[in-house]
Amino acid sequence: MTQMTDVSMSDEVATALAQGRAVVALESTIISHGMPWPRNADVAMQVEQAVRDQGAVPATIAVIEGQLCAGLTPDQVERLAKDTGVVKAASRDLGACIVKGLTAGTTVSATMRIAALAGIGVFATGGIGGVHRGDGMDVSADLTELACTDVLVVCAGVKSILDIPRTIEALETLRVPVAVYGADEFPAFYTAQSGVTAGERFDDARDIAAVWAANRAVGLGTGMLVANPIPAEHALDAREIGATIDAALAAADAQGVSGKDVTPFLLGRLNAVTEGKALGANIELVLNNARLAGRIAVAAVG
Ligand code: PSU
Ligand code: MN
Repeated sequence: MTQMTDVSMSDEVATALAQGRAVVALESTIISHGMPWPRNADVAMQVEQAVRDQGAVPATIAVIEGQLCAGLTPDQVERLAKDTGVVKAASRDLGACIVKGLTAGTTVSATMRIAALAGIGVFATGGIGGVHRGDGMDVSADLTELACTDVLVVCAGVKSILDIPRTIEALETLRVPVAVYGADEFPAFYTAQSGVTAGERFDDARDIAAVWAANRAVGLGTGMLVANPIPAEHALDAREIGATIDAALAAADAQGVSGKDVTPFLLGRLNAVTEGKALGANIELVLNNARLAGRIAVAAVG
């Protein structure tokens, strides 16, 4: 038998899990590679508060000097937000991080893996990775992890740095259930509309928790994706952000950016070029996702 690695939990997270209370996992690549210092550290704390406001306990997940962690101290959050030596870890990178004693921000795939090890079932993020535009060969491990790890992930859809229709097709092939909260259309991160419908609409967090339980009861064994559209008052103009994304993609291509650097490069570019407009929307949608994940987590233990 393989020995499963221990996850180092904060007292608060360990106690909440032991008592069967609602816990929401939060990722940390968004801190280390998704948003600029010092806003990233601030946002990490606000997102934790948004989870608490719903009556759930936040568990920010990362790798600290080779140790898988769920529930970070403010110092650990600051280190992820500020230090230059922090790597980006997908689930396949976790073994190497452990052996090398690395400190890493965990992507959606790695955060799901660690959440599952810790016994945390609900997870909030901004946007998941997916199928990149182009020849379709760059596919995020987030999709692969969703196919095999039973964690419910709340996101604001996927931004159009990706190929949204192909990402949705991939989720279907991988048999990952998709629920859209309060809308018919699958959201596109900065905007509520993507022009693509996918999954089932639900208007109540309790129904989403019930579907998740039903998926388990049929032995599906996958994760579940909940797409939560950005509130209208925070959404960006679709044409404007579309043009910005096209320019960022062209820049990535011209500079030969590849592999795990692609997504952080594009995010950094969008934040810089829009002078904080993209960042502001990103922050609002993450908070919105944390609130919904908190409500689902509370419904799931109720
Ligand atoms: N998309 C965003 N913001 C993010 C990410 C994706 O809009 O911060 C991060 C998440 O951590 C996600 C990861 O899991 O990027 C996907 O990276 P890749 O495309 O290299 O799989
Ligand atoms: Mn990739």
